[in-house]
Amino acid sequence: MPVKDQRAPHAPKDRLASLRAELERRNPAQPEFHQAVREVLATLDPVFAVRPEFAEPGVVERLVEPERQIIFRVPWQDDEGTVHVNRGYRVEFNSALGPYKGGLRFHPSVNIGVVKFLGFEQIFKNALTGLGIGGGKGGSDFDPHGRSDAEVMRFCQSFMTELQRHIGEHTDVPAGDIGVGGREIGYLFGQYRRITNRWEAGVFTGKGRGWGGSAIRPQATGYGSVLFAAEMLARKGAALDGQTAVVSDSGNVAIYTIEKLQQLGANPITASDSTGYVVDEKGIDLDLLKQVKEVERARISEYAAYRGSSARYVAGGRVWDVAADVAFPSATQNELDAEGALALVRNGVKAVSEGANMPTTPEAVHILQEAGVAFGPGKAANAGGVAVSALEMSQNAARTAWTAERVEDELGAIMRAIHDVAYETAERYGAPGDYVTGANIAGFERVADAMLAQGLI
Ligand code: NDP
Ligand code: 2IT
Repeated sequence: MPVKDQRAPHAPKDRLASLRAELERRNPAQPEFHQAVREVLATLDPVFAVRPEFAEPGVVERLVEPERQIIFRVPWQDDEGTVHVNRGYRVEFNSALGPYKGGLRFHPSVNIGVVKFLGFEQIFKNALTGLGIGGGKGGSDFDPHGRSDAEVMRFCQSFMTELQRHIGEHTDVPAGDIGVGGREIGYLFGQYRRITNRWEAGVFTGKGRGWGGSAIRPQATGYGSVLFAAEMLARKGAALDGQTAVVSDSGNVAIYTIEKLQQLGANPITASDSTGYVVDEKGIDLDLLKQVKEVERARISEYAAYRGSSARYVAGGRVWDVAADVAFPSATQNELDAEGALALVRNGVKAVSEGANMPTTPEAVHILQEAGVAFGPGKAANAGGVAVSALEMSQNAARTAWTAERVEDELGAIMRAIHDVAYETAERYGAPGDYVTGANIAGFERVADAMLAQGLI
């Protein structure tokens, strides 16, 4: 949407509706990006009423347009010598608050619209941490499933051969996301170091503990999502101790969600992957889950095969049908739909905390909120991962390494602060208990303030 006439602002509501239509016209076939923008814009009216300068043409228009979008070819050879060509992406969305910061996703579903939705969410999430990081995201449609370590290494080296010219500790700092964990970050960082001839620890987060990584970074997203749920429950006079939990997925976020739930006395009874889920009446055996998913990189059905009679594998099913007090969608976008939300409500769920990015459809969010369920949106509830990434950058800049206790204390304080600012902002703007509105407005205010102060760039 070219910003045409700066002198004739219409009423913000009409203008936002036409801005949205224009955005969808100019960014066709990007439904996830449209959804993420729609969801934020739908909550901003109260702040426009109080801060009319934010509603002036040019603020939201700039916020929804990435500062830079990079798309590149990634050629690589498999173990048989066959050549494959994937597509790589980095969307540098907004740097008003700090260097672009956000993960890389390797999954066949990755396209420019998915990367833009993730980058857009990241702007607000990172603002909520209060830690001076801008928003960005990247990835590739490469599918690591079934690939050997050598193939993954060759892919990562080819990907970084191009990406290295765009990133830097003061410019753009990637990390992991779906399909990108410790193994991939090692290969990516190694290639960056080789090409640039720089030991620039702060260019990547999620590194190994022995070479610049922060304690607790692998745990941080899952731990943070549980801490956010605990804060929401505390406002309702409840606690996690003794509660039954459903967790979707069995990746990085899900595993450490389960670990923190168990530490706090809750009983997580499910885990899943894209093929189905397991329900374990005795509670998930975390060591077994880590062995199956992290060591063997096997399917979740293997968990039930090893575990014996307490666990049942349901092919193709979804965890939302399992009765529980609290729920943690931790896989991917739009995994929790209206049907799932209705099932959760029927079973009396009290809180839902989004470990994944945008896992709950707009209809499902509405159903949960109408039913009085405490709903923690991803840009607040899963911010623990990027927050500890920012702490990793601080440690790298100071050439030091903090203890796990110190990082975990900081993570706890940050999650409490994010909860409180979302809660209090929602109250201040007339939407008590609505963490979606609270998180969107609180994040928006910080970014928009910085953008206005820095002029028309
Ligand atoms: P992992 O790669 O560790 O795990 C990904 C899991 O998600 C796998 O079990 C995979 O199942 C499943 N999955 C991926 N894509 C799909 C899909 N399209 N449909 C169904 N299942 C899918 O990823 P993470 O745990 O890191 O990420 C999980 C979520 O958390 C994502 O939404 C991510 O954006 C978000 N997140 C991650 C952070 C982090 O620090 N890692 C921080 C904040 C949010 P399968 O193997 O069967 O494909
Ligand atoms: O979605 C996310 O916040 C992440 N994948 C983590 C980003 C980061 O830079 O640690």
